Amino acid sequence: MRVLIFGGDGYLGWPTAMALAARGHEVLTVDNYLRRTLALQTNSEPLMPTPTLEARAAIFQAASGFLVEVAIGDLQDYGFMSRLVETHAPEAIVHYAEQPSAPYSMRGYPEAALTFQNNLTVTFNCIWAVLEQHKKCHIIKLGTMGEYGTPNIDIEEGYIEINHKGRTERFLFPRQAGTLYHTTKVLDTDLLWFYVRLYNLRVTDLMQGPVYGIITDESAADSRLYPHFNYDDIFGTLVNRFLVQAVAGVPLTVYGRGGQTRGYINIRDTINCIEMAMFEPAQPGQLRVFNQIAETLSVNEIAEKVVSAGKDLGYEVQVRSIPNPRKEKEEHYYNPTHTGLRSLGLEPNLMTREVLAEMMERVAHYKGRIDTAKVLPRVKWT
Ligand code: USQ
Repeated sequence: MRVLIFGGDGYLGWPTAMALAARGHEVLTVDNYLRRTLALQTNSEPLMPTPTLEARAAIFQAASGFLVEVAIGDLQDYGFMSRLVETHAPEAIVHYAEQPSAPYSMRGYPEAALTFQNNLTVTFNCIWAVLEQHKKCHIIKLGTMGEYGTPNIDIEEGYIEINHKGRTERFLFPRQAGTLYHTTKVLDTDLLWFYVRLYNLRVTDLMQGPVYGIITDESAADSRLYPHFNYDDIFGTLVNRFLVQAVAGVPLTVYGRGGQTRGYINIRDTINCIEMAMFEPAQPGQLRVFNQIAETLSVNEIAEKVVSAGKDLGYEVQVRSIPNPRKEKEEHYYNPTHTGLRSLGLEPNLMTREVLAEMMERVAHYKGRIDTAKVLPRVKWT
């Protein structure tokens, strides 16, 4: 299939681009290096050196023969976006092109404004480019489980039927995000839902939980092809951070009581989910929602897993609760439905000791580059 990947330089965008190219798809990736720029500005550089998108595409092509086309530009520029969609005429757009860090969005006005403007404008432009240039194109949008928050009822897969005073209607599941970043994703969903209802667009919204992982099949042999692997408090996500902390001998930073539970997913599964969604597209007029997670775990459970995996490799990993810089429930009910992607064929990779130990071994090669000053939280919600 012909695929456009918006945000092709990111943690998920680059491995997706390689995997889809290696599986025979025609891939054009687009990025404006926003994430790299923000990481530099906030002293949040990734653990492993990451060559530019153009350089990585050249390295990948030389090693594998597969082509990942690259376009550098800002998708907030509608003319640029529209021309890309017109000339490439993609069957699917994978839209990752958002400021992805919750802590960054909570730093202050400039960061909140950038997140708000970038995320909403790119989604809006994507909708209009598809409407005007190629209406049949299937938009696959990365949403987040954080849109739902942590309600005291089961989380359905996108929609809930509500019976009210004897009458019934099906609505998007209620959303109550805990950060500005997650709120932009809620707003994205509403924009998409509006245009789907009005103009019969075909959209899949993937509610993804925090992702972990370093390698995918295409990058295993060459570290220059690894994705951005962050361990700082701003761009690093929980599991990746804990593994680096374990290797560096820093006690694992459990925020508050550690009962915060989320749905986690391995980076390999993210890519498989994207391809499955591509092969079985949403129908015209359908906003299809999948809860893209493999398993639910609390922060404390993950800390225990990292301690065990560390033991296997000879690390004595300590765990320490620190004051929670975020405003979130630390003990709560959490039971999301996630059967949609399994029904399309997903066989999830789980967070086993072996998987964590293998990641830790790769991290250990870069032990000398770990800057422990980046570990403790620098951004507070209040
Ligand atoms: N946490 C700790 N210690 C740490 C870091 C995080 O206890 O050192 C806790 C957080 O307080 C939170 C949980 O771990 O309760 C997950 O935090 P995270 O930083 O891994 O994930 P989050 O900020 O929610 O955002 C990440 C991605 C975002 C994606 C989201 C999925 O950065 O792009 O949308 O995961 S979800 O969380 O399901 O909304």
